[in-house]
Amino acid sequence: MNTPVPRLVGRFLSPYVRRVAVTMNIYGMQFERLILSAIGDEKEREKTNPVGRVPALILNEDETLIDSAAILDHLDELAGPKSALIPKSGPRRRKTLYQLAIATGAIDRAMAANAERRRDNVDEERLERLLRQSANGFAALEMELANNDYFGEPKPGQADVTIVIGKSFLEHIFPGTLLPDKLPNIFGLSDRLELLEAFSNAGID
Ligand SMILES: N[C@@H](CCC(=O)N[C@@H](CS)C(=O)NCC(=O)O)C(=O)O
Repeated sequence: MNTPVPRLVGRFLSPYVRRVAVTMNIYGMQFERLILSAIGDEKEREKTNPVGRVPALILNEDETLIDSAAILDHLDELAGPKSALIPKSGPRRRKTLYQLAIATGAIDRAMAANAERRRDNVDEERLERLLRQSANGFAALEMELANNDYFGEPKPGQADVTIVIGKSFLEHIFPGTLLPDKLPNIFGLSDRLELLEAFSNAGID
């Protein structure tokens, strides 16, 4: 019996959906898409994830994975320890998880800021704080890259994928918040990685 091609739910505007897509591209894994918006399409999203968030990865009619970290964990297992973008154990794994926590934290702050600015009575102080904390996250990551070409040295790993996607997302929704002269290493990394097919075939949509 043929194994069905997994279906990735969500738009690539979502950095969480996009990091799953880029990771599958890097691993050479096929997927189909079910393009649902994270803003409209609520009822449709709830069919694959009871709390209505994307991404979801529909593996077959019996199994659907939700939350990008859980999906990546499955993909890493399929890819095997030699190819996996997150080290299997030890200090390098802890370091990667630390960098990913900052990156996803910075993305979540930007998303909360985006929701705040859509409210009728915008709390300007909260909006400013959320954007500052998001930018702080990228500033901290910039220092981590001071002596290396990649976070996953010697080659790009999941921290590189998520940080570059997070940076592109923030530039897309809050242009001018991150500045190349403040984050030269991250902008340089982004310029290099966004050119790769794995990224450009899953561009923000
Ligand atoms: N921790 C989750 C976060 C997912 C998430 O925040 N998804 C957003 C889009 S980027 C979403 O579905 N938002 C719609 C909503 O919250 O109603 C993951 O890594 O998958």
